[in-house]
Formats: sequence, structure tokens, C-alpha cells
Amino acid sequence: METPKEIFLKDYKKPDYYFDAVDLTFSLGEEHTIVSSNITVYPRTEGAAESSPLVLDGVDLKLLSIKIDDKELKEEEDYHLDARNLTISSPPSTARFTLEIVTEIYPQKNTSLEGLYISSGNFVTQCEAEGFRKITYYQDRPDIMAKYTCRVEGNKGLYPVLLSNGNLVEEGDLEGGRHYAVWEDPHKKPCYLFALVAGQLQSRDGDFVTRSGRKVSLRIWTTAEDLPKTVHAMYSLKAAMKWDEDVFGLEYDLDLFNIVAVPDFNMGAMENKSLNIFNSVMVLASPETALDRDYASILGVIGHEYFHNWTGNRVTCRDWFQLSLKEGLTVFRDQEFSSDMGSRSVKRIGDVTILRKYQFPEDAGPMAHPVRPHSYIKMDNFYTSTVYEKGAEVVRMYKTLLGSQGFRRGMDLYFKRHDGQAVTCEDFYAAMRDANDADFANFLQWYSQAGTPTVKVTSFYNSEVKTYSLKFSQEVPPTPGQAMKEPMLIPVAVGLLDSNGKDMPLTSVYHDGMLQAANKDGEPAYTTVLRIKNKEEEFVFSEISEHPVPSLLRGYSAPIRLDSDLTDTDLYFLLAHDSDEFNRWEAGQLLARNLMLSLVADFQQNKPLALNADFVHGFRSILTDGILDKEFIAKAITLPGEGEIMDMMDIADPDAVHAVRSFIRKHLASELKTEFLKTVENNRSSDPYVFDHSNMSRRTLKNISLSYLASLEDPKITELALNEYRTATNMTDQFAALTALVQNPGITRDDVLADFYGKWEHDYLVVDKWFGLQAISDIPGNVENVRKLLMHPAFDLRNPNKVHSLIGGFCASPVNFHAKDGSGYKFLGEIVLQLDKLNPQGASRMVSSFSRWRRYDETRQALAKAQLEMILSTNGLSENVFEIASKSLAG
Ligand code: B3K
Ligand code: ZN
Repeated sequence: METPKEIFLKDYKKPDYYFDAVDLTFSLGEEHTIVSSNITVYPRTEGAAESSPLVLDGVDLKLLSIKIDDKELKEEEDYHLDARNLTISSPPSTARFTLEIVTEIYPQKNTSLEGLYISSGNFVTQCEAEGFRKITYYQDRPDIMAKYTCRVEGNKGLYPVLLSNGNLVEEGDLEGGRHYAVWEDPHKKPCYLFALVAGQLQSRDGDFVTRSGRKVSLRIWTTAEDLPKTVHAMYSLKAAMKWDEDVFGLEYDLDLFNIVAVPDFNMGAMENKSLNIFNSVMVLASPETALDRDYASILGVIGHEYFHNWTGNRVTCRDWFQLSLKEGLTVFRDQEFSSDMGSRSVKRIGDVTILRKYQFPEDAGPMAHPVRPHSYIKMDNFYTSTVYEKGAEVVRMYKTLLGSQGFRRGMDLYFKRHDGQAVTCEDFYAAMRDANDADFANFLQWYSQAGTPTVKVTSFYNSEVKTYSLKFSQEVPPTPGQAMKEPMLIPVAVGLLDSNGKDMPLTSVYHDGMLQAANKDGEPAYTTVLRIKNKEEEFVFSEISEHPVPSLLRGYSAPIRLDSDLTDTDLYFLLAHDSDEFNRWEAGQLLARNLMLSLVADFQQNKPLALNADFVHGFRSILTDGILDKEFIAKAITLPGEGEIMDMMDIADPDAVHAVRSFIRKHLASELKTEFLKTVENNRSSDPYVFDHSNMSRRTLKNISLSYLASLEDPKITELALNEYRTATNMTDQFAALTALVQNPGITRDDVLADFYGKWEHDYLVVDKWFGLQAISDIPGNVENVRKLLMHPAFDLRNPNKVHSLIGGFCASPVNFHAKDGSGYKFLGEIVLQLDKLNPQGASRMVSSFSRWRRYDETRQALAKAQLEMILSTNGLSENVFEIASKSLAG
């Protein structure tokens, strides 16, 4: 391997040449494809005395010809070629010129799923981040924005449908059974948004009339067989288009919007201009085959990609370090969209859970990087939960600081200033600031400092003068390459509860030697946002008539770890009364976390485990609450995950944490058996499946109750679950019953798994669920089952969804992946090497499971480290895997 090159943000330079118009012709073939590109180029500084070289990116291409203004260039004399670049030594510097390049590429052999490749016989592209260079020589960087036309030619029988970005301007037949289509995109775009699809596809058609009265045709393309499963995707697309108009005043800007679903895709979806390409799993759903959570993800992802049309496409990134500019913002937008379509607090709980599960560990490990990274070897390794989810939290903090209207003013200014441009995170910050004349103090640090800040709070009530004070201190932990950190502006939303559990009116806060009103309009506030910007700060509330219980960080107003002096009694009180539903849930989680940690200590000291009565009581009151939203109840009775608890230990102990979590679940199930059974009974329905909040909540609560019950390993419950499985009228209920049943090893488990496969073997997405369910199992020694499943005829290492289900699923069971005999590590080490030869992006995602190896005991450390070393010593390793494996070892 050539030594991988690290790219730094501080080295950013403007391009010496810009591209104006790009004309592409693809001649698609069954063995190879010919790509002709015709580009109008102009120098950044026209008329410069000496011309700078024009450096084009290109990987795995066969160059057939290259011309400038019709004149053929000669190798060595006019240009130089190596494995990454084609460099034209002295192009005309005085004026525009035309660059014509013809390359030959081999999509049929492309298993990396970037550039142009084949999925189920159809041609598909994926260009973000740097896949366009696998199609033709180009300045493959997002600050090169040009207008594209694209002519696609291919065999009409094999590829009846030919699609690219923009509007169809011409189509017709050619000799030899071939045909063509010409697409023209009137909007300037970076090449990462280019797309082409060709193949046997059918469409579900719909339309949407924009608020200015323009009619947009909507088409969702799949195989003929999958077409019936696109109803929900079409509904989601229309809902997203409407929502963006209502909430942000943003309208779609072309007459056609296409979505294509393909089975082989490296991530969820891609926002190519007017031709979104989706992983099938993020489009296809029917009541019989998809889960409630699939319906919810589809809604969110269709929204996300659609919202990119403004946040990403119309305004794009100057360079890849700015990725969060579009991703953090667009995740924030899709979160808000889903909130408005369902329950806001439940959505918030789900999003925070994901942040804690994936982003917190990343931020505390060897791959920790800021929302805007400082360097990378392979950009694809930086589509991370830090850039996406923490990035969305950063955007959310602007809204918390500015209020809804202020945030909207900031967004409006951002589009007004930057439509059609490739910009930076500072540009977004400046728009938010300038539109509101706001003081953001040291807020920009959120973009450049990695690590999850810890905020400590202590409180004091002075009954004589009726003041209540909150003292905060903040600390951002050191991360690789960043030992010292600065304080940064943290918005902390606070409410104070009186002894009846009601919010106290907040009139004024004394801070920094000044008395500030808690609310601008003179009305008392019940929640106020405190701005913590120094290492230590104190806020004193006046006119507080009794000792309150504080509700801190309401709605999770900042992505931090909060360390407060709340007692368990306070937490039970908040769990029962807080008007902020997020914090009610949070109080329950904190109680469960404390309980789990203390039981883990008992387990490690071989003490008997016992569950305290208060916890069972609190849990019962939530489970049987007749007023609370059912989906909220389901969230509130879900214990913190094993990973979350392991993260809080000095040395992570997967066996102890698993034993404790299972113990609590089983104990709760036995104490509350009657309540759980009643919950199952009361929440059944034989009505046809509807995806709406009330039905989804009902199913979720019923199914989590069933899952608790199944932990009892009671034959009567097994009968009940089997009955649920057999009588289910939708996949959500059927799969929940299956999941409950497979918790326990034995003949019933084997039979029901076989039965399920028999029923669904014709449906590849359901088969993926079947793989995933078995892979994630905590059954001892499961690695052997997973090895067997690798050989299953339905498994395919080239398909990312299958890899995600089986390999990713396996790594998500801490007891099996971290098995003390090293069998899990060895399995993953082998797979990473096999996968790396086919699909480096997929392989590097898998190798990430090793990255936190230092968190475990010495035996496990040695075993995991040996695998990382084995991987790194392998010849021909991809840069993707090299970067993650080497940083994991070093960090
Ligand atoms: N922008 C794409 C992700 C591209 C990943 C490249 N390795 C999907 C999205 O975030 O919308
Ligand atoms: Zn995105």
C-alpha cells in the first residue's frame, strides 16, 4: 500500500480553476462503460502570467483520450498520470477552454459500491464523498460547482429506464437495440450530487403542488415486484415537501423528483439532485413485512434526503471538513419533521438515546473528533455520529438560544446570503448571529473541540431571603490530539418544581453581577435557558417561596453529561411530576443507571442481587399510568442499554452488566406479571394495520410487555407468545413475538425460527431481519451459529444490509462479541479482511467495533489488540480500514 495521505483542514486552498458547464455521455455496456466528459474550464484569476497546473482526481480509470480545445494532449509532455491524479502541466491561463476526456470503466466488477456499479442488474451511482473520481477525471471537490447535462445510452431491453439529474430533454432509439436519454440539470452542483440510474425499473407516480402553485411529478422507482411496497414512501415524500414549506418556507425547485430504491447500497440513502438513490430498506414497507420502526425510519430518511435539497444541495459545503454544515443541519431538520408528525418528547428521547449509545462512546474513544474534524485519511470514515448527531445537537442549541422565530430568521438569512454557494460552518454561525444580533460568546468551540463536556451542578436554597442558587462548572475531557480544552457556551434549560410537583414561576435570575428577567415579555417563565460560558458560573433565582426540586437540562438542551446533586428521592419526584416529559424519562433512567451500577458492583463481589422496592414501585406506577402516552411508557420502562452502563465503569465488564440487566428484567417481570399480562391483553387489536401515533404506541407497549414476560421462561408465557406469533396480522406484532420467543434457547426457539424463514424466504428484507435477530442473540457461544449463517444460501458478503444484519448484529451483543475466549474478536478479524477486498467502506464500519478495546480487562485487551495488529499487518489493506485500525491501536 502507498503510504496513506492525511488531509488537513488548515491546508484548504481555493481551486486554481473552476468548471462552468459539464457535458457527460455514458455509453453503458455489459463489459465496460465509456464515459466522455466535456468541461468548460476557466482559471480563478484570469490572465495570470503563468498558468498553474490543473490537477484532476481519478481512480481505477482507463484513460482513452484527453483534449484541450480539440487538441489531443500527450502523456509526459502535456500531462502526467499516477494512481490518484491526472495533472495537466500548463493549461491555458488566459481564458476559458474546453477539456474533453474519455475514460473506460468497469461497473460490473465494482463491488465497492462507489462510483458506477451494478445492483441486481441495474446501473447505479454513488459519488459522495469522493466516488465521482471513479467515473471520470475531475476536480472531485465540493467547491467546484457546475451545470450538468448527461446523455445516457444503453441496451433498451436490459435498461429500459435511463435516469439522471434534472429534466429529461430528449430521448430516442439508436441502432443495435440501444436507446438514449438526455438529462439537463439547470442548477449548479458539485459532482458528489451527480447521479445516474439505468435498468429495469417501474415507478409509483404521484404529484405535489407547491405553495406557489407549481406542479411537481414524483416518481418512486423499484423492481416491479417491490412496487406495491412504496405507498408509505410516497406519503412520506409528500409530507416532507409540505412540512418544509410550512416550517421553513422552502419550496422544491424542479418539476420532477425521483427516488430509486436499490438493494445494494452502502448507507441509508443519497440526496443527489432530483434523483435520490435509496437503500431499499429505507423505501420499501408493507404492514406484512415491515416494522413500526421501519415505517418511522422511512419517514425520517425520505424527509432527510428531501430536506438536503436546500441544506446541502442549494447551499453546499466548501470542503469535506464542513460536512456537518449540511448533515448536522439536515439531521436536525429531519428530527423536527418526525417530531411534528408524531410525539415530540418520544422522538427526543429516541434521538438522545441514539446520541448516547453511539456518539458518546465515539467521543470518548480513539476516533474522537470534533463536529468539524481537523484531518482525515479517508473522508468516508467521517460520516460519523459526531458529524451527524452531535452536529444536529449543535444546530438545536442555536434554536434553544434564539427561540423558534430567531432560528427561522437565521435560516432565512443563511439562504439569502449563500444560495448557490459552497460555504463553511462559520457562514452558518454568522447568519444565525447577524439575523438576531446575538452574542454567542465562545459557542464556535463546539465545532472544533472533541469530547463530551461534563457539567457539574450544585444547588443551594436560602430560606431566609428566598433565593435558590445553581452553581455550574464545565470540563471538556482531553481527546486524541487535543489535550487542553476551553470552556464553551452551553445552554441549560431549567425549571423548578414546588412540593406539589408544579412548575414555579421564575421571575428573575441574578448572574454576573446583574439581575436579569427570566422572561422577556414580563410574564413569568416556567422554563428558562441559562447560558453557561465560563468554567464556573452561578445563577441565583429570587422570589423562590420554598425549597424546589430542580428540573435541569430540560429537553436535553445541550449534548453534555450532567452530574447533579439530585438524590434518588428527588429523581422519584421528578419521575412522577416533571412537566418536561423528557426529564421525567431522564429521571427514571438515572434511577435505573444508579441501580444497575450498584448491582454490578454486588455481582462482581459475588453478593446476592436484590431489587429495591422503590424501584419496582416507581416502575409499576409508570406501567399502569392511564394518562401517559403509551409510547412514552414504553420508553420509560426500557432499561438503559448494556453499553451505556459499561461506559460508566472503569473497566467495562460485559458479563456482569449482562447478568445484572437480565436479573432486573426477570425480577420486574415476575413482580409485575399481572400488570404486564393485562397490558398485553388490553393492547391487542385485530383491526388492519395503521401507521399512526396511537396504533404504534399501543403496539410498542404491548410488545415490550411481552418481551418482559418472556424472560420468565414460563411455559404458559411461551404459549402466549406463540399464539401472538401465529395470530399476528402485521410484521410488527409477529416479529415482536418471534423476538420474545428466541430469547430462550431450546426447541421452541429453533422451530419458530425455521417457521419464520419458511414463511418469508422470498422476501430479502424480511430475511435480513431473520439474520439480524439470530446474530444479536446473547445466547452463550452464539459465534458458532453466526459462522453457520455466513454459509447460508441467502447470505451474501457483498450486500451491505446482510453484512449489517449478521456481522453488525453479532458485534452488538456485548457478551458474545467480547467473549473472554476471544472467539468474537477472531471472527470479526477474519471477516474484516474478507470484506475489505470487496467493500472497504463496509469493512471499515465493521472494524470500528474494535476501537474501544482499551475499555476492557487485560485478557480481552490482549485478544482484541492481536486482531488489530493482524489486520494492520495484512498486505493490500484499504485506506479506510487502515485509518480506523491504526488510530484504534494508537489512541
Ligand atoms: N449524504 C449521504 C451520505 C453519503 C455517505 C458517503 N460515504 C446520505 C445522507 O446523509 O443524507
Ligand atoms: Zn444527510
